[in-house]
Amino acid sequence: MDTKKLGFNSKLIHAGTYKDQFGSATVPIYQTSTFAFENVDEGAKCFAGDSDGYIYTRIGNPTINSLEQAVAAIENGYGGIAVASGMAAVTTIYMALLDKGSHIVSTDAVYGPARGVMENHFSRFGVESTYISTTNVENIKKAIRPNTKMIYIETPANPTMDITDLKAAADIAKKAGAVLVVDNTFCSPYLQNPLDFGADVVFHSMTKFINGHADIVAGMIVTKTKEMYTKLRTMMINMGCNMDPHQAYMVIRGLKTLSIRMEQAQLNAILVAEFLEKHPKVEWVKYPGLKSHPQYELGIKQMRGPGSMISFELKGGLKAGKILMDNVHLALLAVSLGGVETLIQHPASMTHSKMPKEAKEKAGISDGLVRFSVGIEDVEDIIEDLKQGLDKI
Ligand code: LCS
Repeated sequence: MDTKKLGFNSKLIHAGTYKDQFGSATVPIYQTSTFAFENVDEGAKCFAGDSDGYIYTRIGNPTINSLEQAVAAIENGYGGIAVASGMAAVTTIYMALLDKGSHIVSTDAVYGPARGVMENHFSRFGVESTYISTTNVENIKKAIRPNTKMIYIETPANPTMDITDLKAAADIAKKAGAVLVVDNTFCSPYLQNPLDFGADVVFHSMTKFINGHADIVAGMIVTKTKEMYTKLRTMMINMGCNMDPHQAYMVIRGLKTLSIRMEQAQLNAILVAEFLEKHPKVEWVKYPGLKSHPQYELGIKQMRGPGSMISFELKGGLKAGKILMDNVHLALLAVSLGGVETLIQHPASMTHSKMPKEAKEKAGISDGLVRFSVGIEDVEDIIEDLKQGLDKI
């Protein structure tokens, strides 16, 4: 079946499906490290790229390949490269596309370690970086240098929920001769397709919405062109940060329900955000579905929905936030996001704790910021849980 013409939900179920001789309804787990060749000539053909036969699981595997095809299909890309984690996607992209002496311009409020590995480690190999608020695209233009090779955007950003104009960023990248890389983790392909706005590479921590069940760590890179795909795939193979077949099977299982999970979480999040915004103990709420979000209109333009991530600060700052986080019962006090269960966490001391204080302040990651990942429980229970936690303050 040609799955290219199918709708988004049908692609989730059918794109990349592997057909075996038994007619298995699900993709089998090819739990093997290596694949036997028919003969020496056949093996040589596989190595020369003249046959699509499998060689070795670090290079490729049918279960992993099925997932790669499915995610590439819903991101409207040329091909997918599955990796061990979201951070493996980040480092593979940096390694493949940046050289000694090259420069990257990036959103300041990205996932902490994506910035940390650049500033602390890639800098050791002579890569220069500038972290700015990319919500104002003029900042991106101003940060471009002759050696800028990459613009790296996270939108909405973790944890500030700031939104960056993807089309404008793509135009700037094109003019500068740089590649545009977008971390689409917070939206998943259900809500946003950065390649359609001109990005060259999109990637996901599939640990989050795509898998959705808080039981796997995984990553995926999707490219617009074959040339970029080959570059990144070669780097993934050489770095050895491939996915495992069992991990791929779990993500394939989670992927099938991406739309219905996200839709329910989003419906809940809209109500939770409205509840928080009206609550007298809440100082501010940042959620793309609220008119008070500074880039509300831009969100409508490039996202198909506001998603289920909310950031907020209480009137008593960190002290009040701590009381809330220590007193919720349904929401788990845990990092990560995008699963079926509601999570609450404190970015300044958790996910973004390694960022220098000044950089945190500049990026809008205040000490009092609380991040909330809304799950698919009954929304009344989520709100009741918050209500009783807020009552303790
Ligand atoms: N990109 C974003 C936007 C993320 O939120 C994360 C992880 C990553 C990349 C890295 O993915 P991983 O290697 O963990 O699969 N974000 C986390 C967070 O906010 N809490 O815990 C992990």
